[in-house]
Amino acid sequence: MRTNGDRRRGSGLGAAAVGIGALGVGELIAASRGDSLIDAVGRVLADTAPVPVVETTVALSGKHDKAVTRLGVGVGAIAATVGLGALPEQVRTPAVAAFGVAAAVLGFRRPTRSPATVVGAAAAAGVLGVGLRRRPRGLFGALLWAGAGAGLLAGARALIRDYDRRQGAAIRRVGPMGGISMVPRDGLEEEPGLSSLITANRSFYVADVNLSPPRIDPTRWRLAVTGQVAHPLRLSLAELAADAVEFDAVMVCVHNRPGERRAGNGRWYGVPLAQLLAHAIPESGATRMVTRAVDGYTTSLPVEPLRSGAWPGYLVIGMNGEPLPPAHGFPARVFVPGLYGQYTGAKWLAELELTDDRHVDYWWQRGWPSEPMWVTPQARIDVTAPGRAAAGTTSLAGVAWAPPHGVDAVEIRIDEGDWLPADLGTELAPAAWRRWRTTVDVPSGAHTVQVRAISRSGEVQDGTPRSPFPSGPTGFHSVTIKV
Ligand SMILES: Nc1nc2c(c(=O)[nH]1)N[C@H]1C(S)=C(S)[C@@H](COP(=O)(O)O)O[C@H]1N2
Ligand SMILES: [Mo]
Repeated sequence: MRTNGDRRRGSGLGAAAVGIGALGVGELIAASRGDSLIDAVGRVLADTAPVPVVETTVALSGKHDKAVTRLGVGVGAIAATVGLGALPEQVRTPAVAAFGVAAAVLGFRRPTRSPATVVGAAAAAGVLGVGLRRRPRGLFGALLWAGAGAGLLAGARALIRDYDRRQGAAIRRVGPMGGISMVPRDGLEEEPGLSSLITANRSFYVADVNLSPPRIDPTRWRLAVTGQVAHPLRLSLAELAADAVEFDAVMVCVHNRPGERRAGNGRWYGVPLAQLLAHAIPESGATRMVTRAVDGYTTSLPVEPLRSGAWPGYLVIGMNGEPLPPAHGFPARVFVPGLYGQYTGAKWLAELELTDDRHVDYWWQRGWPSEPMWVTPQARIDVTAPGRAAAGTTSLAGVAWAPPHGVDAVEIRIDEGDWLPADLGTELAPAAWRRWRTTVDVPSGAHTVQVRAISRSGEVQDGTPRSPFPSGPTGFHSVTIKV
């Protein structure tokens, strides 16, 4: 005999299963155009979540912030259906309808505007309404709904992968961008765990507010230079490539606390912004250059230092010899070496708009400072291994950066003792990261090793532990070695 409690549990389970089914239907419809309902909701969350929620998610999820957000959307959707399922029917039907309308409106608002996503949201709400009314009671019915939903979700993933494959083919047709042929060397011996001098595209960290990168057709794409300029420009990828040059620089996310890996060293290919601006000729009132992405994200930069070349910024179209991968902003992004990623310019660039100081950037609206923020010197320990030269010694190695001035010294200390200099690899460019290595001889037992970078401008890495928001992280990377 079933008790009331059993029935309630059973119906909660049924509601959860209906939720999975509805999500599957919505996702499959969105995926028919290569879009994703889940990712659209994820973007809305990224845009609207309060700063402490965003910061905590980033801090706890590391490089997996997108997977965690996606999981959160899925779990949240199922929890919401269980909640809706617990409502009396007179309330539930209007609630489901409101839910559907809200989802459709959110789906349609920039930047996630996509008809397939809106239709998907509406269909999911319809399935939810019907499914909750005739909810499966038994385990078998619940399994059937959940299984069907999971199958539809898998089908949607396959469709999306297919769109991504086509995008990959379109990017390959663009051809190489820059010549990575001469693999750069810094004279330091390679060893397991030590970061490569140049970070491969597939290992390069990805940070942005999208759950999946926007897809852009390179044959139709043009970079528009608009606003307060004497000569508005519309440039194709081929036209940009004709003026591109190669440069080495480290890209660093403002969320990169010491020891973390939200930083990568690239050999980039791009057009100097000073040159682009010289063609466009900004008018006298144009004080800011807004870098606007196809998905509505913006970052702006002051025009004067870009124009004069005091800040050597680039309109980047190539990364390590290839066109930018989708996750890194294909077909173009703006990069000013030395500025943190969120200030350095947008990926998936649509337009450069010359305007005045009234423009408000994406991050300013979220409490971050409005002035561009410079990367502070940071060093990381990648390797702690038994030294090869003598028994009992420990070999330490890693990377350090201080763009745009360059790394002048890397120092380590044991158990908060005196700072000792490490050996440095040859510098690729001041804006690039620099590898370091040293060997220490310490008595047996556990010891704390800390590392710091000193920039050529004389800035010494600040050891006070500080969270990224709002002025960037500080502190030392610290590891324990056992000898
Ligand atoms: N369009 C767009 N561009 C963006 C972002 C974004 O969210 N949207 N994030 C910025 C941030 S915070 C960083 S750290 C860098 C990361 O670049 P990467 O993913 O190529 O490492 O991109 C920047 N450009
Ligand atoms: Mo970032």
